[in-house]
Amino acid sequence: MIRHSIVLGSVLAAAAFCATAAPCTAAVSISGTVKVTGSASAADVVVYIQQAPGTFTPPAKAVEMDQKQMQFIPHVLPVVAGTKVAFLNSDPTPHNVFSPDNEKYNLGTWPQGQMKDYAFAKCAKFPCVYTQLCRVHPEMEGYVVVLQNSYFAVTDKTGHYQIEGVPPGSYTVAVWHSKAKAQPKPVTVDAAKPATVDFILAR
Ligand SMILES: [Cu+2]
Repeated sequence: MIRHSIVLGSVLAAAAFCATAAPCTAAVSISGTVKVTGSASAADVVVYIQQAPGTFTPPAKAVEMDQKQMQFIPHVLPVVAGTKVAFLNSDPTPHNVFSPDNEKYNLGTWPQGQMKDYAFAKCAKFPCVYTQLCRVHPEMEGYVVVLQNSYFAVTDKTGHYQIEGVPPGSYTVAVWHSKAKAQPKPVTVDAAKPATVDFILAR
């Protein structure tokens, strides 16, 4: 009887592993279109699954946020907790990297061609939004959005997004935008059947 439950336990563990590990053949996409009321652009909206079961490993390589032509590129960068972001300076002028949010950081100021890493590993309640600023150029602004899991996407100019590789299950899909909001929406993802979730954000 004891031996039987150990075997059953390992079968359940294998099933749980398949549900959270990629690639899993049953995984499908969640996609849709986002509109931002009163805004010409529907770009830079983060669409993400609020909470997914399992643990998520950050990418082995740092994800880049560049400072180019006096802008943070990408303007909005969603990352899974623990991700290292490499802040690069591609401009001929020195740029600074600091954030007044959450645990706060100031990585200093450095010239063209150099970069510094910061690991976003201190988020206590997701999402953790870090406004990314430069003390040298007050007009520069970007955002790093730290999330619990890897199922996220950013909208393009037309407001389209696509989250890849989502295992079947029931989730809540949420959106983040620097100036507009919308309520999260429930979605059930069935194996081999892509899901669609649209949002309209208001200021
Ligand atoms: Cu700057």
